[in-house]
Amino acid sequence: MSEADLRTQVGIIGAGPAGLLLARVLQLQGIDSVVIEAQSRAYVEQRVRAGLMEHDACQQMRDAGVGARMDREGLLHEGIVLRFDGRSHRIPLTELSGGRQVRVYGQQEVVKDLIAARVADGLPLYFGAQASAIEGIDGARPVIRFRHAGVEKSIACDFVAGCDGFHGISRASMPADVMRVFERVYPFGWLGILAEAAPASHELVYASHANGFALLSMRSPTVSRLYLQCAPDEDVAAWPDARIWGELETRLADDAGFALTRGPIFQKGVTPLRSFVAEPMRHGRLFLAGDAAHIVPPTGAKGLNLAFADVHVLAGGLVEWYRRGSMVGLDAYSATALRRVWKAERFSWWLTTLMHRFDSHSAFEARMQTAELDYLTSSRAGMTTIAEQYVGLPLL
Ligand code: RFL
Ligand code: PHB
Repeated sequence: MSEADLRTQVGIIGAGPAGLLLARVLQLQGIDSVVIEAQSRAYVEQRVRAGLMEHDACQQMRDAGVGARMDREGLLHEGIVLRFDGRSHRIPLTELSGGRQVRVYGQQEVVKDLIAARVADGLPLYFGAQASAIEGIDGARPVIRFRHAGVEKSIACDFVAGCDGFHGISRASMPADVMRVFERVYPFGWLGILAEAAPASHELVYASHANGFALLSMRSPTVSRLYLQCAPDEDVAAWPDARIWGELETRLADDAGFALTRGPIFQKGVTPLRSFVAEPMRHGRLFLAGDAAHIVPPTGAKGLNLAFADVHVLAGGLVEWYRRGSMVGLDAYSATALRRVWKAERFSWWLTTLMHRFDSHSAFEARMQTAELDYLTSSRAGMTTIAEQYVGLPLL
């Protein structure tokens, strides 16, 4: 073995929420891993993405010993507001889900906490290390090839965890003839902003408006996170700050005189919306987790939470293997994870379809959306079905 060669039990590609949480959970169970990440530490710690953590995802952070800052700084939420036809309807999430709560805590904060713990423990985590190939997944000794600081290196491992997101190499390393892909690309995207402005509502507001969907969220008592439905390839340059605030005010208005708080916008970006699932999530010794295997539109706030749920199942299977030499959990990984994935896909697709404006919709279909929203928000059963999925189905 040359100096460039590493040996570990689980080789983890990608230091997003999935790869970092997996490494941490395995460490606590005495299982070694090496994590490689293509980007720099600063880049992954600053990448603005998801913000809402389900009840059990928060517990996963605590169980991994990295929940203290989340519990201190994360904002606890017990309800959300659905707004349509200019009327606001609160869904009491906690009351309708047997006491479960969600927390607003930025994905980059989750990533920072997990990186800090790994660095503090002196465990291998390479930034600027891009995986180029995964070899031997059909055998017992797979190898990950990567480049770091100008040197070609490799990791020999027992298992490979492909946690490298939608554009990574792991999914592409599965044989094409064993994989089936399911996809829906929506005819719109979200324009998201971060602003130095106190959130105008204590709870998240999901608004359906004739001009399109809008969402009010937040990151802290002084920072608002707001989204507008837009074209999938919308040019951010066409959206000066005044236009964004004007459109948000129009779409978020209600009959109780809702007033948006404005402030300096310090981040703007467009995300196209997509539903995507690759089946199976495992081939031989390669296991996919998180966005590497599936994408949801952000309406249901499920992306990060689903990545965490995959890790729960995968870590359980790996622990069973290293403790008892049993492959039962690992053999069931794909089927077990996919049961939850499909339910989260369905919820995200459904909420997206219910709340957004579709140019292809007839006047009839637009009335159907309003009637469904009216039913859901006036029926305890309707509100309960939203609440139990929004706070997150229990982990398997
Ligand atoms: P990530 O976070 O994409 O992490 C994958 C990591 O793998 C690295 N990587 C490689 N490393 C080494 N070698 C290679 N060859 C590599 N190829 C890639 C990448 O640099 C990256 O660091 O996946 P993970 O861990 O599965 O986590 C999933 C979540 O990040 C994702 O589901 C959510 O952020 C989705 N998402 C949102 N979800 C929400 O619930 N609410 C949101 O508001 C929300 N906004 C978003 C989002 C996803 C976005 N993406 C993917 C473009 C906004 C954006 C812009
Ligand atoms: C966010 O705060 O970024 C956020 C919250 C809820 C969503 C999507 C995004 O459904």
